[in-house]
Amino acid sequence: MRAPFILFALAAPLALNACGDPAPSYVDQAWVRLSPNKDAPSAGYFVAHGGDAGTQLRGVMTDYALKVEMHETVSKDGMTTMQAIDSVDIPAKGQVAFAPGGKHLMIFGVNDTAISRGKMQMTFLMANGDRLLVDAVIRKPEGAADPKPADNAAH
Ligand SMILES: [Cu+2]
Repeated sequence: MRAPFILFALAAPLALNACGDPAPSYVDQAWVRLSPNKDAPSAGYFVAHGGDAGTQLRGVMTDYALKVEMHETVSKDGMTTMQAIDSVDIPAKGQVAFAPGGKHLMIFGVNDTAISRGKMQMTFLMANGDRLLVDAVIRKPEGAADPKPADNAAH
């Protein structure tokens, strides 16, 4: 995962010099933690980068699930709960991570074809009009990728 990201980071300033366009917003490191229970939603994570101008993430869509919602994990009266969020500011030259224990996607009804492929394409809708197509890697629950199973309850 790391090598392509470094290559991209090195290539970006060169592209900027060549054409003079501002660096665009983009999304990377997208993955889905598949729910062990088919009736329960899965969780999705990624990192959104604001580019030179900054923008706002307005929603996420996919053809490979019934529904995708953006959620935020919050502590209220000593209890951890989560609430839906409509949009997220992605600052210029900054990044916002959707990660376990914080902001996350709640993905309902992940398609069996996507599960067998091990990835699903998602479309990130940005306030600046960009539609960012990103392949998210699907990690199955039995894959021991997650060292903190306690996070599962709160996504
Ligand atoms: Cu949630």
